[in-house]
Amino acid sequence: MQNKSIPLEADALGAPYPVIHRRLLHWVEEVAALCQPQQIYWCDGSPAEYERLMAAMTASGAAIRLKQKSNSVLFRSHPGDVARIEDRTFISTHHRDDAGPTNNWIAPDELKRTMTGLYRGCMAGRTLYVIPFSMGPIGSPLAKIGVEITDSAYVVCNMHIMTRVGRGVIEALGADGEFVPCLHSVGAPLRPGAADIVWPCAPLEQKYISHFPEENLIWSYGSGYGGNALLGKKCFALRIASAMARREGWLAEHMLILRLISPTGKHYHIAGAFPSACGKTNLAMIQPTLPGWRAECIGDDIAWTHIGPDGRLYAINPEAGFFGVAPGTSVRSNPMAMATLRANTIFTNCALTDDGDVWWEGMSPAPAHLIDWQGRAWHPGDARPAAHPNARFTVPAVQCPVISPDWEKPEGVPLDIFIFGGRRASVMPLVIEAFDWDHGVFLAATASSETTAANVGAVGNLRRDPFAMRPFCGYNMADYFGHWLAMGDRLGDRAPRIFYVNWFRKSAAGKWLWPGYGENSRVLAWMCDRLEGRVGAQTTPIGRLPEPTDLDLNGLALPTENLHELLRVDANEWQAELSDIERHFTCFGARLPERLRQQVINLATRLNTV
Ligand code: GTP
Ligand code: SPV
Ligand code: MN
Repeated sequence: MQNKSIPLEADALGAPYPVIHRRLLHWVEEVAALCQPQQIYWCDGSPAEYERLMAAMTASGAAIRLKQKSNSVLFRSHPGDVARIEDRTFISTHHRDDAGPTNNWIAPDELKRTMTGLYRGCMAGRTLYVIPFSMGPIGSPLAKIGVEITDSAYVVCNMHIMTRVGRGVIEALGADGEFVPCLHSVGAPLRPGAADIVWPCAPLEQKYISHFPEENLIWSYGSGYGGNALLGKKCFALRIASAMARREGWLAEHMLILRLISPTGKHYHIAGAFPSACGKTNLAMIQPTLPGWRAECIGDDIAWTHIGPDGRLYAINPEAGFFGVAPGTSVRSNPMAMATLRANTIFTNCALTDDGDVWWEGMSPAPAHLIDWQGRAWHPGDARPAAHPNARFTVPAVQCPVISPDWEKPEGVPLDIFIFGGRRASVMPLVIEAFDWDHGVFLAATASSETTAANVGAVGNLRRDPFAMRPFCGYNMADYFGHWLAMGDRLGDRAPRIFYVNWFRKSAAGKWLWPGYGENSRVLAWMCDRLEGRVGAQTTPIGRLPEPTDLDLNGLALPTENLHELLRVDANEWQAELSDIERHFTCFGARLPERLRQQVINLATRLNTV
């Protein structure tokens, strides 16, 4: 590996390509002076670079090569660094109200002072990597550029897969292009001669995932994991981008994008927002069980959408890979994900089989012996899971057998349908069609879900997760609701139709009522048929639901009582729900748009008239 030792060269700080962007060079120099790395390395995004870094991490014991999967590795994180950490995530704006009640807030001066103290000397003994990356295809009018500085080679390799990295980005930047500076350190300086540990990170109270949306700046410290460290993803493409999108009149959303093709060959583009670990990757790669229907994947986690010249809403996937939940992924539940993972994959916190492959809960019957995600022997029946519940895979999107030929189309795909949803064992029916845009925004703004292992903290607690953006909105959520209402006004009759789904309703005995996965195509087909005016619905106080006979359930052995329960709207339950929605909205105070207040009144009125 070519590296330049500091003191730094005045020109391009050792970059393997010409860098003429003075602001970028200055920033790298400034960060190096603060963090005191042993050396600086500019990433070129090449396969050779990836291989060199992986070889070094394999040699050091940080990565384990998988015998059964070509060019694939397993990492085991520190047991305290396994997921996003919402409690340590901050939106730092000058006025606290601009971050809003759903975000943690520290004033920019104070936060920068604290973090500068942490960053001082934090890269001692380590390499400072400069990663120029593009969110969206390089050159797309909708793409945006970031530069991540990190001291983690794991982050570099993951960024190779999740974004477009390298020289082409520097060329696109030119002398004075816009970029989002993304500073990351694992927060574990190495004393001279000290040996590294396999997953360096800082203690929880020193972890900070900080965003300064008023200056498009990201500072992350102390964690090496996923959304905390791969700063193009949640930090840039959602938190910073959502604030940019509001200023610039577009939307940055926590959404999968898929193309559903009807038996007659008509294309429907669907974008769906579900909270973390609530089914986006699975829906994005759906294999419809309904005869004649097909699907193509465009993205599994993030959508950037703009109003096009024809007045419709167009979506791109700003990412280049999938950072997906491993547990629950199987040939039965998500065969396309399993096929995607055949090679060139980074696995994190999965279990290791004796023959050198990965395993996780829900993949297949458990082998008789495994090494668990913490490197300990594991046997079926052990109390702890073999894979961490938030174990993940990082894999190039192009490897997905059903990736759409149009997934990198620079202008994106025109959206027909928005789906919102969450994970709720009761109350929420299988599907609701919104009466209109405002009602759809209301359904999304009041979305609720049980918490999952994607965040460090309790699992299974019910909370409101508006638009599946509660952890990802870079500004006041009430203003975000207002922005959605304004976008609806601009879109008028070209706006996508809005639906709400819940694949996760359970019986009194705690069993899933709906088979989910590929069978979700039956619900998607109902939505498309609604757009065409081809299928019926019943009007209920909470929205339009299919009559049992409106869903195509041919070939599905769904007990009648399940269907009844999936579509049941209980007046008493919804009175309680209404009270909880009112409580949820109270926290936004006067900033809550009047039109959403009106939606609460409308729901109350409809409930009282049944
Ligand atoms: P993030 O990457 O955290 O944003 O998650 P995601 O929304 O992409 O969730 P993903 O598709 O990875 O699903 C998370 C878990 O939910 C997995 O264990 C899936 O097996 C499970 N799951 C997904 N879809 C369904 C479904 O239709 N029914 C049921 N019962 N489980 C599902
Ligand atoms: C999520 O938590 O919604 C994820 C995983 O997609 S992470 O990148 O860690 O945020
Ligand atoms: Mn996600």
